[in-house]
Amino acid sequence: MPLIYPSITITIGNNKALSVPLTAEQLKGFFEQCDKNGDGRLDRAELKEAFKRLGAMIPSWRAARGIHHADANGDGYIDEEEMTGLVNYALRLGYTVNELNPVRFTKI
Ligand SMILES: [Ca+2]
Ligand SMILES: [Ca+2]
Repeated sequence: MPLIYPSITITIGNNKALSVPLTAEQLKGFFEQCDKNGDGRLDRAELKEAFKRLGAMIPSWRAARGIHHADANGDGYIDEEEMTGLVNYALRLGYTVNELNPVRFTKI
């Protein structure tokens, strides 16, 4: 199975497309949206959903890695302060987004 990265599809003219990486700001905003129960931190289930929306192939594994990477105090949650670590982790994965429609993540 080939690696699949989520990506934008910006159409210029009829059929040209290009990928633009998500910025830290966009990723942070995105992760904040994924706090479904509004407790100000991301648990594993919320993180799994987040990576799923980003197009991760194995969201549960990605969530576990994300927590491993960013959960500085080891409580199993990504809180406000730890969000930066999570954003940096996601940035390194090269997630990209459709600039024309930032809330819709697509795969190529
Ligand atoms: Ca939460
Ligand atoms: Ca934590």
